Amino acid sequence: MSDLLPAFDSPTEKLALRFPDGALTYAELAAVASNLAAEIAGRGRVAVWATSTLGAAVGITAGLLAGVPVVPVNPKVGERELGHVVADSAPELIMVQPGVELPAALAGLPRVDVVTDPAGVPAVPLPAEPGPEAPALVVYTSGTTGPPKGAILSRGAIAADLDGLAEAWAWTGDDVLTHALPIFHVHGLVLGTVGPLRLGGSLHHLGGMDGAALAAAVDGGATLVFGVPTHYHRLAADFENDPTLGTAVGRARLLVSGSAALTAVDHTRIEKATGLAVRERYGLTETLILTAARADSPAEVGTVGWPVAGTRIRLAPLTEFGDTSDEGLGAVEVSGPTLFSGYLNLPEATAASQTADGWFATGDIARWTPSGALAIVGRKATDLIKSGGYKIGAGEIENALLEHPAVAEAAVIGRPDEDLGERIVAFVVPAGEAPEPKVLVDHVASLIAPHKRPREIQYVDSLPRNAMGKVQKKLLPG
Ligand code: MLC
Ligand code: AMP
Repeated sequence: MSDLLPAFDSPTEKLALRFPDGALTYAELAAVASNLAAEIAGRGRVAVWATSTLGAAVGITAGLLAGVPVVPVNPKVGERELGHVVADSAPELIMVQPGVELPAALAGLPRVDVVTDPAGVPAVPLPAEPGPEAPALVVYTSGTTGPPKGAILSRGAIAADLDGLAEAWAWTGDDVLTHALPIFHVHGLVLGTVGPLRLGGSLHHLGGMDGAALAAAVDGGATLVFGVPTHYHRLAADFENDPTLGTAVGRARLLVSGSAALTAVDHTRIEKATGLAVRERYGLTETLILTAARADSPAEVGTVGWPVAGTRIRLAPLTEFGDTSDEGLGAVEVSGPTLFSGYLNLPEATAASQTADGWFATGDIARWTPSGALAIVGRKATDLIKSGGYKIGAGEIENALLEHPAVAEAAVIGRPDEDLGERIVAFVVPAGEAPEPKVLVDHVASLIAPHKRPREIQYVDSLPRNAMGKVQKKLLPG
């Protein structure tokens, strides 16, 4: 029996995956993915061009069934970041939807076109499954400085995390999960794609999120909804414009939010429109999901729930912020079976992410509530921005801006934003005449990724610096 994907041992006619471009039952998915698995078995690592399509999900499934680590590639990533991901992860091939033209950085890789039509394709035996310590995925995530790091996620960590969440949410093979998350990050990939496949349930990927599409999915049988707070913020507006949509979505069993903090205002708006209290859960790419509000307990607004089974969480003193112990605040440190195996090619960064006794330091600041739930109150690093649920390092954007000839100096911060949680604001000292802001925005979008583009460029004569010459971001104008 497969340890990671037991539903593929004797696949049924039940729906496994539905994307805007097509759908497959377990039996059909087993057929197309097992053939692909046989083709890629034994490789070191393989990339998947991770569009929100059936083909990408089949490629990921094939990698997992083959026991070959998969590197999901954000299809909108810019040339600089793509070059880094390819050089760092050194995939032996890329799985891609037929007909897709790949950017130059991927053109040199052997290309495997993913067949999603199961007609006449018989399932073939699966390669032997590696142990739980074997890497399943390499997911790129931003730090405060430097290019994104590849977090190695083992098969066992993924299985442990999904089982913990299944218990917290009474999530079973009877659930139909729906969402519109990108499948190149942990939220849409591990929870949103591998989750239903591990449980033998169904995924209905919407492609894009809006109230009407979500209401139609729930009408069509979806029971469970995943989203980032930006999705819920936009859904709240859709439901207020057309209350029948909120009523329809209220027929779902559970709404779950994560990747960033859901505001109390949006929580209330969604509950008013749907009758459902959104459950929050909290985690990181490196740790997978650590805490979750439970389906069988009332939602405690402003908290991210209780540690999932097997996870240990402690709050360490925040010495660098003065004595905060009387407020109960501490730095979140974790250990348990869901932690990553390290950053690819970066032993020093891996070591630096841990405490002396081997716990992972998340960089988040939190307190416990009387019920034992965790409330996230902030982050230690001002140079990490969460925008739309994406983690973005200020340094990546500053470096990209500095590559433009019209930029002499740059400092990037996140400002509070109702829709995105935080929006990226860039303060730029121009070298000569300042270009139209859009020129710099497009420059960043094409070099690294569109979601990393500044939403606002502010030109300044100089940046506030301390005696050491370090930019004082706290002094930047609001
Ligand atoms: C805009 N676009 C541009 C552009 N400006 N493209 C090129 N150049 C420019 N200058 C395009 C984009 O490519 C995109 O295309 C569209 O415009 C809108 O892009 P956007 O600005 O990113 O969309 P936005 O509306 O801001 O996005 C909101 C969002 C998105 C919620 C849909 O932020 C999102 O998907 N967030 C999910 C992030 C996530 O999964 N995080 C999980 C990390 S794991 P197109 O074609 O798309 O329309 C983690 C652990 C955990 O955190 O706990 O889960
Ligand atoms: P990432 O590196 O993209 O996986 O982002 C992980 C970070 O997202 C965490 O360190 C938190 O800062 C943030 N995060 C995830 N879920 C939540 C949540 N429910 N509430 C607040 N912050 C969250």
